[in-house]
Amino acid sequence: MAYQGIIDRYQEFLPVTPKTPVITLHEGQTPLIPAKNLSREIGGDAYEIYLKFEGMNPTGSFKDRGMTMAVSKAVEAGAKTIICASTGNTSASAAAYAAQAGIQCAVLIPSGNIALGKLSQALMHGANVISINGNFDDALSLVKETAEKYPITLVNSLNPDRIEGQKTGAFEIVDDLGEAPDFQFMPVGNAGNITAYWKGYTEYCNKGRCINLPKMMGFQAAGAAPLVSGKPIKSPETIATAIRIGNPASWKQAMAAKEQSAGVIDSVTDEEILEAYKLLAKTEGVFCEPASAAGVAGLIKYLKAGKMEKRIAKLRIVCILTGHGLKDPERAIQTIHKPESIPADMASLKKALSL
Ligand code: AN7
Repeated sequence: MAYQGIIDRYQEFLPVTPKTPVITLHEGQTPLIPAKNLSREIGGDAYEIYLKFEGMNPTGSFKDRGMTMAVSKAVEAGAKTIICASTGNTSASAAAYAAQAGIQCAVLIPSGNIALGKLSQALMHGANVISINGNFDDALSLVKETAEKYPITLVNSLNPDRIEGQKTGAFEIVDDLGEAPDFQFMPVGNAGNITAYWKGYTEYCNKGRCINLPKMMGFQAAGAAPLVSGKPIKSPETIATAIRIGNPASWKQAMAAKEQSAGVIDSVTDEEILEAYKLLAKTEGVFCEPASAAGVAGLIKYLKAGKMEKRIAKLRIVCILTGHGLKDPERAIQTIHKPESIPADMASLKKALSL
């Protein structure tokens, strides 16, 4: 049988029964790419570095793993409408899976602060897109209240089914490497994904599929780093709009993952994020969105500071690249300068090619 998505592949680890209607776009099974060029570039030769490219999911982000579960369970429970707040990727994914399920979807997004690709996805999939004059945290409290008062299912990562689906990212990494990595670097926004990965690794180890547990290394953008400062941030700011979040819903779970794994939750500046974003694209041919590069920016920062332990056998590092670069082409063009047009003749072309 051809690949059928994460619920089919990992059903024994997920809260599904043979009666659960599986709403899938065949998400998951994303590539784990060895990053030799990047490694050389950032002084990481003492390690084996891999990129888990979650941008290769059907809607271009890791949210699809959680959404196939959340929407399948919502449909099983008879839901006719789902709702979410989003910095963009959750809304794109919710809208797509709702379309596949034939149910309604409403999404609340912070006005002016979501990448165009994500907005176009939510609109094309027929969601009721509501842009609010507020940030993600304002949108999240509104949708929470709505889901409490009306028969509408919340599909943000407060919904435990989202976490269940997203933990399959950890399963795939263990299945590909034959063991869990020594470190996992990743971006942290609302903190659902770090919660999900940690749950995935611990459950897989408990079931005998791995022995090692990775150190969870989560990175927030410096202007939106409540988990680092220890208090919610009223007006978070970062160019990485996907993680422009001031009061993460899975705060406690993220800190628990950090503590239990002897990992860290730290921050990286927008400059460091953009540097990693460009380096990934240029050295590896892997185009992720800016927020996705926060984990790699963290790795570069820790290598530079000499904070990474070394062993004789190479330690293994996996960086989760959460979303695709094509989500936000405007940012890419702003980061690198746009090419000037030349006359359409051979002489001009020879000059442009330095021939
Ligand atoms: C590319 O879409 O919160 O720490 O509303 O889009 O699990 O929140 C997106 C988050 C990282 C952070 N990378 O993950 C949303 C939303 C990308 C993201 C994160 C997001 P969490």
